[in-house]
Amino acid sequence: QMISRGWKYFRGNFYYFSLIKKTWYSAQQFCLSRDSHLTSVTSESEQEFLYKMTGGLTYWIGLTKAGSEGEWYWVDDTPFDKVQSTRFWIPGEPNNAENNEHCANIKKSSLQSWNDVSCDNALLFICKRPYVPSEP
Ligand code: 2F8
Ligand code: CA
Repeated sequence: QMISRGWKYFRGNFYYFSLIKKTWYSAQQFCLSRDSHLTSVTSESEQEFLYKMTGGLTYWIGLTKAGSEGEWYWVDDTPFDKVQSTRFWIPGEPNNAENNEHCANIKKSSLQSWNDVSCDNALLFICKRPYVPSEP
């Protein structure tokens, strides 16, 4: 399973960089159909790996809002660390432009790369799946 067609291995997970564009929800459904989720980002090294792979194109990540307060959460159930994550937003983001930006993407090849946009945009996307070694 260390070899998985179309998936890139990095530090315990496989990542799938889509070749087609989907809305955020459809992208997450696609990831679920492949035993994965839209990617979470929980370290500087992971953020660096991801933005370098994007080649400057914009990709959905698994960050969206819920509840009356509109709190950000990771769709793979990783706890969202608001303080540690602040450094990954593009300065000035998230700005919830037109009160309709509830999903996040990686927009720039930079540690500060996240932007919030409407979930209805069709974008490339990144799925993440844990590497689970199988028994011999
Ligand atoms: O200037 C930042 C701003 O840029 C765009 O709006 C003009 C983005 N919209 C889309 O990418 C759809 C905003 O999300 C972003 O905040
Ligand atoms: Ca925005």
